[in-house]
Amino acid sequence: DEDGYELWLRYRPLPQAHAPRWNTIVFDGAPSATVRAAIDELRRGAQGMTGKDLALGTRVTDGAVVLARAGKLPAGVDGAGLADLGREGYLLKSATVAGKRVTVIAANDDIGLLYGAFGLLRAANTGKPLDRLDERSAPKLQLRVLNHWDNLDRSVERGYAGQSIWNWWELPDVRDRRYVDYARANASLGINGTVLNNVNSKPEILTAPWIAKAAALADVLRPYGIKVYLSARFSTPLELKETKTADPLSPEVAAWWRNKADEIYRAIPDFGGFLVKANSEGQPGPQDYHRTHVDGANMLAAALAPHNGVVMWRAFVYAAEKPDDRAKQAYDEFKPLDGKFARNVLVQVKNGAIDFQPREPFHPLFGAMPATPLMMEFQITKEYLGFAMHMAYLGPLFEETLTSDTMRQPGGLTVAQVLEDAAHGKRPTGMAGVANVGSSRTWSGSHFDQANWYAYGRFAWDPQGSARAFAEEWATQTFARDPKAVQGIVDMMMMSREAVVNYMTPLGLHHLMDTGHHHGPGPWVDNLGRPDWNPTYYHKADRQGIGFDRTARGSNALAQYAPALAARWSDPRTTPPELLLWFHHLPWDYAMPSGRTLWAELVGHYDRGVAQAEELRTRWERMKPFVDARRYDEVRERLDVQVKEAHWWRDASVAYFQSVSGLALPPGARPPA
Ligand code: GCW
Repeated sequence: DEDGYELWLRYRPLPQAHAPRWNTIVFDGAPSATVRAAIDELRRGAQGMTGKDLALGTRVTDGAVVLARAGKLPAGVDGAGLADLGREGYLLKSATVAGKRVTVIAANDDIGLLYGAFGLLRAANTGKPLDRLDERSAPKLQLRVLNHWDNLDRSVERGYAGQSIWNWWELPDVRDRRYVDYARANASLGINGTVLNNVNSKPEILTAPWIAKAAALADVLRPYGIKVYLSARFSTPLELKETKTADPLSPEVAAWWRNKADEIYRAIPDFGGFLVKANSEGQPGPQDYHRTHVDGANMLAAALAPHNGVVMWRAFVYAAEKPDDRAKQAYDEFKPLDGKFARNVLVQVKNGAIDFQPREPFHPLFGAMPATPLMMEFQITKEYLGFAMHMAYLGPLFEETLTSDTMRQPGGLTVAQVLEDAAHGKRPTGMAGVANVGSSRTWSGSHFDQANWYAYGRFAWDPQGSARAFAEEWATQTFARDPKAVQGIVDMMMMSREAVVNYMTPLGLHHLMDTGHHHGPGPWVDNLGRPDWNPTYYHKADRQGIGFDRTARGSNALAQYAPALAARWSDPRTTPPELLLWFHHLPWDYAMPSGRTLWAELVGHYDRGVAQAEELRTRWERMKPFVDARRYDEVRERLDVQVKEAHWWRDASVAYFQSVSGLALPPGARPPA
């Protein structure tokens, strides 16, 4: 059990002073499968943390944990505010009922009770005072979804954690117990949806045998409040030779999708809906028929609407035919469509306008489509941040995007608020995370990558949450409760992403990874078929300078941001240094606020990145007394790789830029290894 399989649900023994004094679980009525899951989890947690086996009863005793739906709260328990918490929210309360000290988990629905049970276990596991509980929690977004990029042959696009956990071959008859553990982990965070297959989809997924497999998974996940969704390939009916076209305005095509939706809902009555990647990186879409994203999305939405399903239509589009600036294309295509999508369509937008880079400014569509529900798409799997080899806690990346001020409203409008605000217009809200889960024993390919799944789920529940707080929760539950250990591990996590930015793409540089696989440096690559796949397209380094000019003198991508923000970022002096070369092409001797030249500063960042990677390893060595031997070694092994690859990134990048600029290493720079 030191192999990481238990994730953050380890429930290790608590010291006597902090141990919960629970002794029974009380539930009045016949428990549903969801309530049974809550009871099982409470028993598992109590067994682990206190060694006690909690009996299930109906009479309130001292030390009872009472699961109660609204209307069935024990007399004397104040359920004020419960009504505002929706289906999924919950209250945790210490209370005295008929003279007995009890802990109450109250909710409007069974799924709220399950979330409350996980909330209570988290409180116990992280040392919250359990005799004074008064917590209320409800998700701020409705759809909190994982996107699996899992193929039907069990390979995973951008997956670094082994094969897909979906054993398609054995499904639907064989249901791996691991699916239940997957459901528990997700439910513990409030994740309530999962898209089973890759957005680069295949027609087969929508045929009867595959619908049956998806239905089997839906049955396993349902008690945990998790709905199943599928990625739909736009040309499916045509490719299956069941229609003569895939034109969304053809009645034959619309009828095919309606029948298909009806067929899916017969097998999966609570099916979530479709995720669609259309007219993007070679995927088919409505534009193949000179139709718009709206035509395509609304046709599918009409098929799903009678069943309350949704369409999550991705805005990740860019075309080689418009090569001036890839960063502008999603906004150019989607902004004019604001307000035209059907009510059950969400437009799913990546956090930044290029592609899941170590750092990007927030996507300009956030705040620019007030009449359309925008769903955030983060990438949990680390395609551009060293795969599952480098330690890079993504909490700060998520937080940085969510707290960014779009300046679209006087007084400010953060990206998190944009996501939440659609609810006011009674439109769906949501967040998607490209999953980093596979069949590896650690689930995520490394111990620390589990934290990215964790933080994603917590941010989906509360986009205004804190990366550090989530890291503390995770580290306490996963590794050790000793405050020194928690502090040490959290500090490592909090510095790790910036380390990666520094040794890969500092000062706003982006997309310099070697091509195709995206691991390791490749700033020199300049020979690909499409200009916008070449790293040289993004850094534009030459003898004179470096950076992508996105001001009015260049691509003018800046004009896609709110005027006040565009004005601020159009001047290099008022552009935050971490975004400098994203927006500006500057001479190598440009004077930075530090007084150093741009060149010296750039090399300084690469050097700092290497030093930070080394620092991570040193800090981990100090954690040795707190961590079991196996996990200690497994993390240590990866940190060695990270240090080696940080040097590789630094040496290769600096040498390449020198070859372009002809400049010598600035004084004080680290000599190459
Ligand atoms: O990040 C890029 C990846 C592709 C991916 C694509 C997308 C699923 O390199 O592998 O395809 O984006 O998000 O659609």
